[in-house]
Amino acid sequence: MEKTKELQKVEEQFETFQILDEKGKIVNKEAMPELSDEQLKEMMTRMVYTRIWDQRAISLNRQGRLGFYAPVAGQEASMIGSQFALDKKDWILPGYRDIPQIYYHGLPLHQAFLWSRGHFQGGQVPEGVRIMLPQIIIGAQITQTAGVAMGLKKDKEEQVAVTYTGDGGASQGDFYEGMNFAGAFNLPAVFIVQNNRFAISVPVEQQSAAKTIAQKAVAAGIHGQQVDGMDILAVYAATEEARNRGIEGNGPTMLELMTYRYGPHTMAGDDPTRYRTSEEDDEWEKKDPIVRFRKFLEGKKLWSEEEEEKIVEQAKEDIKAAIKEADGAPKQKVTDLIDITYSDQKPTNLDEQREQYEKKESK
Ligand SMILES: Cc1ncc(C[n+]2csc(CCOP(=O)(O)OP(=O)(O)O)c2C)c(N)n1
Ligand SMILES: [Mg+2]
Repeated sequence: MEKTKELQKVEEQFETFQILDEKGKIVNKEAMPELSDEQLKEMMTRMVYTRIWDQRAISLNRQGRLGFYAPVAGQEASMIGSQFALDKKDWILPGYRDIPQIYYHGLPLHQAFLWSRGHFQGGQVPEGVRIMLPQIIIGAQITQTAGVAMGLKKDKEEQVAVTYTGDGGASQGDFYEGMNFAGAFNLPAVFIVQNNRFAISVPVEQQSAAKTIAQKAVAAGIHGQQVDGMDILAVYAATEEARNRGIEGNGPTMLELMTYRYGPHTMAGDDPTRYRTSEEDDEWEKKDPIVRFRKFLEGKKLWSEEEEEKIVEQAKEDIKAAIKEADGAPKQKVTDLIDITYSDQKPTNLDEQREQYEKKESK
């Protein structure tokens, strides 16, 4: 498609924001966020932990011990770096892949596993933990985020509502509606798009004629930025800035984080070799978020192999304990589902049906 000069001018403005390059070198010193050595190490710890968790979750899924799982390896910098810039009182509205962010926002690990298993206890978010459950309907969380941000503004809370979706989500109608509404009401919302290049098997180029997803913010009249999603420092800095913009009353932001998922779409039978080349996989693995951040930290003498080994061991132990705890949850009953779904006003005949199930379940 031939692009007009006007369109070219818009598209050229959306360059990828980067601080740490693939070799682990700082290439944008002025943009470097203020982070203590401890904070830098904590970010690395969380990325390493998340990768181990991903490997364990994949193998538990293969053993039939975990239900739904959408792999996250490759996307750690996007997930961890953005959540790290938030305050615990900010709201997170995640998609199905965004489990690390809600774990670090306060959802206990065993509950994350129970959610994967479709167990109702996985959905009983502890009081005070400001997350919504992962959204499966692509894009639905975007309009909900505008609503949550409206609530925060009305309550005069100096917090933001942050949502995550994918490139596929950015092709949905809800995406435009949510951003448009948030822009119109100048709401404290941050829309994060993890552009991992595919919506299941559909490449981003086939989803939109727009060169970037970030430029879609222009039509909504809000700030948009494209960020290297494999660079945790850039992701953190961009999210922090977006958060500040929101709480200072300067409106919503949309961030497009350029990333890649190494694994399949979910563990339910997707085969990425049917729609991606190994050359493309290799090219993205060279950008690995953990490798580059490790190099950076080692250069600052903040990281060692022994330290990383300890984190790996700790992650494995925590996961084992969390799975054990999840295994100890009571067997899910139909009566549980009825009880937690309805308070007192039930649809016609449901009391009757409940009684029948109770009899069955007590046998
Ligand atoms: C409204 C809707 N349409 C279709 C689906 C089926 N579906 C599940 S995941 C997915 C792809 C989403 O891709 P993207 O937003 O890029 O997120 P990613 O999985 O890459 O993280 C689709 C089409 C759905 N869940 N909801
Ligand atoms: Mg995608």
